[in-house]
Amino acid sequence: MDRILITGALGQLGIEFIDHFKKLNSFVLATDIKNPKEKLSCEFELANVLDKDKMDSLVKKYNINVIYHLVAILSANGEKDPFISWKLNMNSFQNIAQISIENKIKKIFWPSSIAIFGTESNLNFVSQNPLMNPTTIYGITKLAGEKLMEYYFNKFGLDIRSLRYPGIISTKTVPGGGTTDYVIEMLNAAKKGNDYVCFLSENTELPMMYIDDAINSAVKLMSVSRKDLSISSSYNITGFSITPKQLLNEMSNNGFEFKVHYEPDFRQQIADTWPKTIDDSLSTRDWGWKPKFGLKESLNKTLN
Ligand code: AKB
Repeated sequence: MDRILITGALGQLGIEFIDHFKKLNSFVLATDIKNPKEKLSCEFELANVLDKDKMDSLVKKYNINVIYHLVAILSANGEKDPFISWKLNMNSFQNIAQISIENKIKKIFWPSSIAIFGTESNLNFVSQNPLMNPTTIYGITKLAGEKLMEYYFNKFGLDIRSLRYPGIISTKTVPGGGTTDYVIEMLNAAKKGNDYVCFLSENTELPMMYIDDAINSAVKLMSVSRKDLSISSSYNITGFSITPKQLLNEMSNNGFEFKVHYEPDFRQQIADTWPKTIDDSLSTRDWGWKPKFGLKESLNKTLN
């Protein structure tokens, strides 16, 4: 029986993982550095993942055997202070890895990102293992994490599983400081009947994924036998690719009348170093990945 710890549980992914596991009646301990605004459907402890002793004591107290480690400073926010971003993203990773080895945790899920790629990665269609020269501190920490997960698997047999998430579309939480956040911001503006100022140019193409696909893919990856995984690093994964202009067109088709102005800022430079489309065929081959949601289906779920 899985007893799951989620770090960063009040973020975009965490809240949805809690709902998912609740439906399965799994035991979940959610942790975050702030208290939830509303009561959660699982256990909650206020804890900073940088506090290794506290996290270790929680793992022992609740007999945790699976960890979803979701804490991270995202790409755009990360650029405000690269030193803090490195410290949070990497020290939290190291703490969870060490605690997991010491407490014989069965499996860990840790999200990587399309931010690990760079302009030399053939951005038109990025394969599983191209040249990777990330341009953001966030991307650098994700790539370092990927190297560590391979290393810890080879050295200690530590079973960390990971997906290189594209932008994730969901509206339960406020955007978390990423470069793909424009989608959520545009959806929220349209719902309120507001115009929107987009921080990316209208033809910037990026890969995206609806939240249900993001959650179900992680759960599927965590459920398969380790011997079916041909890599011990993170898997490419994608739903569909869109530009702000295509998103606006599709929203207009759905009856939303609002204006979008384009004022690209520093996030444009980040987006220009990220994939337009992704080759996720290794995920399909190794563990049966298949997205359920395209742009239309994602908007149907989000706007209605
Ligand atoms: C971001 O934009 O920083 C994230 C990501 C793609 O990892 N959504």
